[in-house]
Amino acid sequence: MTEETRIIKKKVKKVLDKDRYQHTLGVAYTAASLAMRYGMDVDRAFLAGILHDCAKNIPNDEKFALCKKYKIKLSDVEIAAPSLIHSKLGAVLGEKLYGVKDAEVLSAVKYHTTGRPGMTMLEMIIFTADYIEPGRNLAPNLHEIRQMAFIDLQTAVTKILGDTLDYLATKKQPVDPMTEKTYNYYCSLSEDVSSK
Ligand code: DGI
Ligand code: FE
Ligand code: FE
Repeated sequence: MTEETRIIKKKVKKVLDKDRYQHTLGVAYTAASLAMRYGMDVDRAFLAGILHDCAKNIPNDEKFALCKKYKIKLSDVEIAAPSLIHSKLGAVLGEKLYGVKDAEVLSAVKYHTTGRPGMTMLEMIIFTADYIEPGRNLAPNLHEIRQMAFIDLQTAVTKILGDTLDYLATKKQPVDPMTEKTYNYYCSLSEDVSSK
């Protein structure tokens, strides 16, 4: 781990509750493992994992104030479901508060909740690590998705998005258009592969 990452890890520990910090470490180590599997930079994956939920424990009213301060535009869905805001806000804090300059690391933080069509390898690694880290135990198909993540990351991403949309439907939660777009994009990619 670089000195920069070590310092950021200490700072993030201070702004998260115990359980969230444990989850954060789980994501960082899982992301590092996935980076090893796919030949990506292990430290950047670890750093993105450490940062991904850095805005998670900020109270909603403060989240809204910070979005105003940093001119972060919020959609209707984000206003209706403010827990969605922590990813966008986390990316901005990553830059402004933690001094991270690596645009790809910041982008992996920004899209870790909804994903986005055409994610980079690092973005897919964080998106997936967030879902499969060892501390998670409630999602269906976890055993299968955990294995799949180390076999074919794109297939794992597609499954996670499908299961997330099913979960949101049963909980009657508003769906962020980006989650929907991302799911459709990855489904169409897997159709391309299977029709070959
Ligand atoms: O922050 P974490 O809990 O570690 O994980 P996360 O950032 O992926 O957030 C997980 C929650 O976000 C999970 O309960 C599903 C929810 N989520 C993902 N996409 C959407 C969404 N919630 C809403 N309302 N709409 C979405 O499109
Ligand atoms: Fe999150
Ligand atoms: Fe998370």
